[in-house]
Amino acid sequence: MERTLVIIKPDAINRCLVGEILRRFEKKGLKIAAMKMVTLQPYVLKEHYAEHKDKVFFKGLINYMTSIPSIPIILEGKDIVNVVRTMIGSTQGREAEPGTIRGDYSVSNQNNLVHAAESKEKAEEEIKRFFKEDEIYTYQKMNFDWIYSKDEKYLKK
Ligand code: FUP
Repeated sequence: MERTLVIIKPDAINRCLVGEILRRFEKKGLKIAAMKMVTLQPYVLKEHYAEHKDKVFFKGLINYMTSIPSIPIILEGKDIVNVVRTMIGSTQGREAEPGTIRGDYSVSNQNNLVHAAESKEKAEEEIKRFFKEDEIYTYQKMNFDWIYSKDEKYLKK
């Protein structure tokens, strides 16, 4: 199964939206393979957000992301990178579609509650950045038998 990296960000923790965000992922049928609470280190975030290093918001972004703990998560499922990106909505809270996490709960360009990897390659890179191998769990999720059809379960894509 494909994997993706999600981070429930500091604003979501402070706004008591952790349960709501996890509820959406669980109810959709996604599998949690890893999850932990951690205050992210500036050097890790500078690497994670390297593409934005020259932007005016970079310093504020690092300060916000290191202010209190975050919850990095690994989710598994078919085509999961796309599924989760659709569920979180576009970057800017004020423009994100209603029905998405950001669209329903954020009105900010920075405090947008949740991060999700944007491609399969980035997801694998980010999983290595935020998790050690022994923090990732392999187990059988019983309701996968009902969440996916038999054909889907055994086909690669
Ligand atoms: P996304 O992949 O949707 O998280 O969006 P980006 O990689 O474009 O942006 C990463 C983070 O930069 C956002 F989650 C929040 C922050 N950001 C700002 O703080 N201000 C902006 O104007 C745009 C992004």
